[in-house]
Amino acid sequence: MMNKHLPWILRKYFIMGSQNCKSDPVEILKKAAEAGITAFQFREKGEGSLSGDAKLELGKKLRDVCQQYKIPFIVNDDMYLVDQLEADGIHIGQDDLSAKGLRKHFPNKIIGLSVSNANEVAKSPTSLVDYIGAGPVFDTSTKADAKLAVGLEWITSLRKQFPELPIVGIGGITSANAASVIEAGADGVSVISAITKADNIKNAVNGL
Ligand code: 3NM
Repeated sequence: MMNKHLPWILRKYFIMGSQNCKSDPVEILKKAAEAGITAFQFREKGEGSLSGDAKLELGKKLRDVCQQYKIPFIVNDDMYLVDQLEADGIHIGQDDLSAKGLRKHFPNKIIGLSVSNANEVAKSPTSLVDYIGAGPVFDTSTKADAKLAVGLEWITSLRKQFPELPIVGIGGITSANAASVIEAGADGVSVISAITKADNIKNAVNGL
């Protein structure tokens, strides 16, 4: 799959669910959109997250913000929600849905896949996905079951291995280290807490 806009779409990729937010997620997304994020992933997952109708309702509101700002809206690991919300894409982890089945079901949607080490890359259907999320690049406390930090060198080696595949770094990325991730070879950075925990969302997004 090739989407010529993807490297740009991944540049400032904000990920969030209500469990990451101390105030209204819709207002946080609006501020981030206003400040210039280039994509959004609805990741309602882990301790304190919503499910069922509450998840769907929040997803609708967040999708509407993305439509208003013309930002791609991607759903984490939930095919039902992708259909319900007419999302632009889906992001999956190693233990989630199979990329083959997903590509069949969503021939024209963006499909992203997380990879955390060379072993996972070797067994991943990289030719079926539109981008890979590589991480955690740095230590993160946002994801309870995050794997070992892979470091910038791994981003560089992935770029060498896949010269054409859009790559986004994830995990512990902030305005203090985002440039190093891009310099290492990533097309973009994905962040949760750098935005959800920022005192000033505009500055946080500008710094990415
Ligand atoms: N996935 P923060 S790390 C959702 O390594 C997620 O695949 C990761 O949060 C992976 O930007 C992570 O606050 C959490 O560090 C990223």
